[in-house]
Amino acid sequence: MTDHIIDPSVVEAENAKLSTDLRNDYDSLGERLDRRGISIDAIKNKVAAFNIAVPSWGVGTGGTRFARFPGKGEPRDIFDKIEDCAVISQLTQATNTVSLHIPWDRADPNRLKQAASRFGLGFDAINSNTFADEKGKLQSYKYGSLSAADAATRQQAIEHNLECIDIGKTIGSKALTVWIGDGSNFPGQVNFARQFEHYLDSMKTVYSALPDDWRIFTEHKMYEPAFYSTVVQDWGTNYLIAKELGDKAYCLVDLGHHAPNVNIEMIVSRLAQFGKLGGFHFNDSKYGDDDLDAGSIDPFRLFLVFNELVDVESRDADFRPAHMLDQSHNVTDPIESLMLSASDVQRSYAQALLVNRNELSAAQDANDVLTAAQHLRVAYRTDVEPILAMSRFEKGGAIDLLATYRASAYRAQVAQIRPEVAVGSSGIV
Ligand code: AOS
Ligand code: ZN
Ligand code: ZN
Ligand code: ZN
Repeated sequence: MTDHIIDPSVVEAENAKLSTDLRNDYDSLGERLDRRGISIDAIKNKVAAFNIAVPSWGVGTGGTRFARFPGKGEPRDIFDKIEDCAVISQLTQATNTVSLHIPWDRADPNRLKQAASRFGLGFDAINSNTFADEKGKLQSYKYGSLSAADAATRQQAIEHNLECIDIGKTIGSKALTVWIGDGSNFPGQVNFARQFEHYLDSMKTVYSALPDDWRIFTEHKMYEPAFYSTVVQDWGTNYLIAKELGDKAYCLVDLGHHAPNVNIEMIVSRLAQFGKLGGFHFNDSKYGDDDLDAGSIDPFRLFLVFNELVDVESRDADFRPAHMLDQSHNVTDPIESLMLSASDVQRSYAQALLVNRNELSAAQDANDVLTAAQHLRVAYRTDVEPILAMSRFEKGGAIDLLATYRASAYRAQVAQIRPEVAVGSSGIV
């Protein structure tokens, strides 16, 4: 039996207000899709099977390097975070896994497992952290971690990743995600080749400790916290890493980690074509690594990424990239943001499923440029909300995510038992 945090009667009462309209909207969209030769139920079933992991750090209020404004009822520890993730999962029915970050979420792995399974949750990739120092550790990562010039520092970073694998084994993760902040701030500060060599050597040791059924994901990022050069700064470097390490190594694409205007969907295609696309950190951005809500700034780009993914999926049934949100919520209730983001990721997937791939191919081969472009635009302009809502409704989730969450008064309830975090305190996650 799965425990529900939100009283199911609240969900039912909210859904009851909307279910007749939803049925009508779904049937009417079904008719229109039918004319395009698309079965709405087939799309809905794919959407229903789609899962996206929630990052444990996403349910806390984020911050900037200037300040953090804590919200009410913020999670005190990983067990509170798991409860917040359970709310997101219950209402969206699309996020049944949580991605942990060590050391932030360090706790007895068996207790973690129990806490999650109570709500029907599992664990996605486990994330190591060698971009911040941990109390009690001898070496500092100020000048780098896995790529540091100092051998003892590299060793400590390797051991941290090995510990993450061990924790992950107990809680049922099947992947390790490694993102490092290593780089340099001044020309001449480091020797690029030697630094990358160190990184690769360290990663080879971590890779050799991976269980057979695990994957390792490396995440590239152009800049920040290093501002002159970054060790894993672009998808080409990331591809080299995955190639050097071996078959269990894949590249992770975080949508915010590219130069402005970079064609991310083409990077997705390249990595997939050569079997090295591991998964995503979804978010949105206007300028850099903004970590804004997925689909909130450029939903067309998100759609184009999914257009590539569905293209691969249509040729390779075993294609299973890991989907995760990686966002920072500074001005919203993180639960609300994460629910809407999960739904926006699903929306892009549903829209991409509407593209008639055979006709698109034919138009491409005939150099019929506008017909090809129209195939994408028609799919993107289709309002698939009734498909998403019906999928949630049938699985016991909420037709209207925000209204149901607000009707539950969850935030006010937890605010009574979770003490307010002092203003100005750090704890940026
Ligand atoms: C950092 O910019 C990356 O996006 C990482 O995924 C990082 O581990 C995550 O944002 C948690 O801080
Ligand atoms: Zn300034
Ligand atoms: Zn990320
Ligand atoms: Zn990032």
